[in-house]
Amino acid sequence: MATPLEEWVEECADLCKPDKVYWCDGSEEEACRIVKIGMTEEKIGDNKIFYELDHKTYPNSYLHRSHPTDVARTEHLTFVCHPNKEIAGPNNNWMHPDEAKKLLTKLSDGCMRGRTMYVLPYMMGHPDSRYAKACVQLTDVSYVAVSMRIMTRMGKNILKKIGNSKDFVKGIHSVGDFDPNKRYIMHFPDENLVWSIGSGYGGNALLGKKCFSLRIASWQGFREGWLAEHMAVIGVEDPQGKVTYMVAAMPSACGKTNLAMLNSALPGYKVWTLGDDIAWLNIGPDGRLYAINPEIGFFGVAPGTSMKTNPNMILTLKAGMFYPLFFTNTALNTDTNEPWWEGLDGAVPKNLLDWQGRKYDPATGTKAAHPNSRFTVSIYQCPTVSKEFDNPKGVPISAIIFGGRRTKLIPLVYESFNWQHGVFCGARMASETTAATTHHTGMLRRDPMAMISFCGYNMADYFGHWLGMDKRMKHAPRIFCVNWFRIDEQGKFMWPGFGENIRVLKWMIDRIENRVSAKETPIGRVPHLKDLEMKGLKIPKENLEKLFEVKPDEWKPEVEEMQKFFGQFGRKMPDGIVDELNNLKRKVNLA
Ligand code: OXD
Ligand code: MN
Repeated sequence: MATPLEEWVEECADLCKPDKVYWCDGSEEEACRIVKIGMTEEKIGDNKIFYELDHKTYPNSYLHRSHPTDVARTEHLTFVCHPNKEIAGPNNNWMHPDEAKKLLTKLSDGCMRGRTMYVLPYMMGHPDSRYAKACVQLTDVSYVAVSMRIMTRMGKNILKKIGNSKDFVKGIHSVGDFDPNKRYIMHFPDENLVWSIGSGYGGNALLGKKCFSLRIASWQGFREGWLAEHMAVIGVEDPQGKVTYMVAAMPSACGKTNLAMLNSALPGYKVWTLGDDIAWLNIGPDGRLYAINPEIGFFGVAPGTSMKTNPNMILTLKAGMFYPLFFTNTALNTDTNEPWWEGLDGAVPKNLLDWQGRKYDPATGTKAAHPNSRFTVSIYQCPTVSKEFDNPKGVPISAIIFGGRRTKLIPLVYESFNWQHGVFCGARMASETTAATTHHTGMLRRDPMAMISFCGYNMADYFGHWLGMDKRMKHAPRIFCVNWFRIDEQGKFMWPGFGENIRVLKWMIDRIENRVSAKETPIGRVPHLKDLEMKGLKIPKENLEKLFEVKPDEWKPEVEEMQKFFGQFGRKMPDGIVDELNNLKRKVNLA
C-alpha cells in the first residue's frame, strides 16, 4: 500500500507530467551527479544552470545565472491562502484556497514536461530536536534540488521519519517558463503546503526557507505557542569565557549575516555563529526562551562582502569542506574564472562578464554583479560556527535585538523599558528598502520585527502573540534596538559598524548582567557614554552624543506614520501596543 507521501508525489506527478521522478537521497555523490546534469543538459535560456568556477580559490564552487527577470523575492506575487481574508490580515496578499488551487492546478498542468521531478526529503531543525519539522519538496530544477541540500538537512533518513504519517510539510515547486505573469508563491497554512511556480530565486523556490520556516511556521507558532522569526542567532563570548546568546531581527540585506559572523574589534570578545536568517523560538522546560536555527546554510548577499567587512564569510566561501557552493548572479572574472562582486577586496578585474554573462564595461556606470547576487554555502564551513549549533535543545536567549537601516532619527542602540515596550519597539520598526525584493531601494518601509514579508497571518494577532509570550516565560530576554546606519550632515556613516559593533553587544551584556545603568529617553534607555567601551576607536565626543540623540520634535512625523501603519489593523490591534503608542505620543507631545 502506498504511503500518504507516495500518494501525494504520484498525484503531483500526474499533474505536472515530468519525464522522470527521482527521489533524492541527499548524498554528496548524488549532488555531484545533479550538478553535472546542470552543467551539461539543463538550461535557462542560453545559459547552462551551472558553470564550474576556479576550485583552487573557491573549492567546490559553481556559478548560476538566473533568468534576468528572476533575481529577488516577488512579494506582490506571494499569497497566503487562509480560508478567510481577515486571518491573512492587511499585511498579506490573500486568495481563497479554492481559487488559488484552481489557478495553480491550471498553471501546473504539464509544467514539468521534458524535465525531472526531484523529490527532496528534508528536515528543518536537527532531526533529534523536538522543535524540528519533517518536509518534502518537489522541484524541477537542479539548482533548487542541490541548493536545498546546502540549506537543509536533506536525506533519505527523513523518509523513514515520515513513514506512514501525513504529518510533513509539502512543497511543490516548478520554474514553469519563468513568465513573471504566471509566477505565484502560494501558501496554504492549514494544509502545511507551499506551491510555487515560475521562479527559481532562493526566497521563492527554496521552500523550506521563507515559505515554510517563516510564513507557514509563524502560523504554526501562533497556534502552538512559539515564534518563527527573521533573525540571526549568535553567542557572544566575553573575556572570561561566558557566552551570552542573542537573536537579532533585521530586514533583508541589513547586516544580519555580518552580525552573525562579527569579527570582534574588542580583544577577548568573540562572536559564535548559529544562524544568519531564521530563528525558531520556543519556551524550554526551564521557562527560558530557546532558539534553534532550522537551516544549515547561508543564502547571503555577495556585494559588500570582503575580508574587511566580513572576513569569516570570505573564509567560509573558500573553506572547501562541503560540496557544493553556489554563487548566483555575481560577475565572473574571466582571467581567473573566479566570481566577483562590487566591494570585494582588490582592484576591479580587467576582464569581467556581468551577472548576465555579457562583457562588462565599467564606463556604463552599471554594476557587474547584481545587487542581490548571492552565495549559498554550508554553515559547517564557517570558522566561527558555534559548538552548540547542532544542539537539539537550541540555545537560551538573553537578548532580542531589533534593527533596521535608518539614516536618521534612530540611535545606535537603546534598550526597551520592559517586555511590552520592547514588543512595541519591534512593532514600530521601519527600514530603508534594499535589493532583496523587487521594491525600489532606499524607501522607508514599516517592517515590524523584520517580518512584514514573512508573517503568515494577521500581524495584529502576531503582535498579540508576542505580547503574550512574556506571561509564559520565567526569564524573558531583554529587548534592544540598534541602528548601524545613522549618517551625519555630510552624508557619512557616523558609526563604523561591522567588527566595531561588538562594543554595542558588550554594552547589552553589561546591561543584562546589571553592571551598568542607562539614560532614560522618551523612546527607551540609551548608554551613558562612559559605559560604551571605546578603547581603540576614535570618535569625537560630540559625534558620539549625536549617535544617541533623541529629539522629541523629530519623532512627531515618525509617530504619526506608525499610527497610520497600525491603523490598517483597526480594532484588532492589541491593547498593549495601543497603550505604548499612546505613551510615546505623550512623551513627544503629540497626545
Ligand atoms: C533572504 C531575504 O534571502 O530576506 O534572506 O530576502
Ligand atoms: Mn532574510
